[in-house]
Amino acid sequence: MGYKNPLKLTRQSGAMFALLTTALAMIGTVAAETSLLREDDTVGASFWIATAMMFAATAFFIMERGSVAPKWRTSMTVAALVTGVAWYHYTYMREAWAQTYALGAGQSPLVLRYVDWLITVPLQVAEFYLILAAVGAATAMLFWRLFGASLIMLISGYLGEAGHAPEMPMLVIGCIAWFYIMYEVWAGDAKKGADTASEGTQFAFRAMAIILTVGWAIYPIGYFMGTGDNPNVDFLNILYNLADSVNKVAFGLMVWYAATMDTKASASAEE
Ligand SMILES: *C/C=C(C)/C=C/C=C(C)/C=C/C1=C(C)CCCC1(C)C
Repeated sequence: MGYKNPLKLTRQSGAMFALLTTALAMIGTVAAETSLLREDDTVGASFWIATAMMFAATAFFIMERGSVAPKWRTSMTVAALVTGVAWYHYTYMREAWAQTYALGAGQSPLVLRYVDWLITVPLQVAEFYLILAAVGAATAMLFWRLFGASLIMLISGYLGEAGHAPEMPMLVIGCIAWFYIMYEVWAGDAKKGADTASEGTQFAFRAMAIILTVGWAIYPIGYFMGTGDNPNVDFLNILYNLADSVNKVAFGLMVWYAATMDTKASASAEE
């Protein structure tokens, strides 16, 4: 009986959450003071939706962190960092879009986008590494190989989109790096440990493999639509915004779900 804490906030995560939301709200107000979303701006709406999703996901992962088994907490922290960093950049990206839209034509927030990816993709690789470590398949070398491949993928994408290098060859190089990452997860050492791991870990591993294959595939499609002779800037940005939401928010939710599964299983095993 007595007081029930509905969100199961520990004192520590409660304080962290209060601190973070205050900081985020301050940054958000600064970033949001200039342009407004116009009624006919569909792409702009997708920027706003992605921003809100990143914010809500960050708050959720921080609050839930204290309710999962200790071995999953670092994964929850990394999931919150991924959406938190993205939230920060989205407040600026939606501004950049809305301002150029108000001047006549929305422009891709290219540099902001790639700065965000340059931080969040390695963070996700770290998240993958944690899952691989849980299935007993992680070595430091594997982490550096995945990290290196993700950098090649992003740098070639940036050079192509920014016009510093030919678009199609850069797309091809980026895709080769991405295929390599998929190979490691589907066919490399990573797969071996997965069958003997706990149910939650197996779920997280499958979710990761699907995110890397299906979720990440949205990006090269967006790149392809947004470059070439008839670039479609609207489509590129809608696809990138959708992809970010799936790969950052949905993936974090799957990690949370896996963590919850394991936490319940170990709680009932103890009874
Ligand atoms: C949170 C942000 C994420 C998960 C961003 C992922 C970005 C990619 C998977 C980008 C992939 C690309 C290629 C596979 C080819 C070259 C063009 C890119 C950079 C769009």
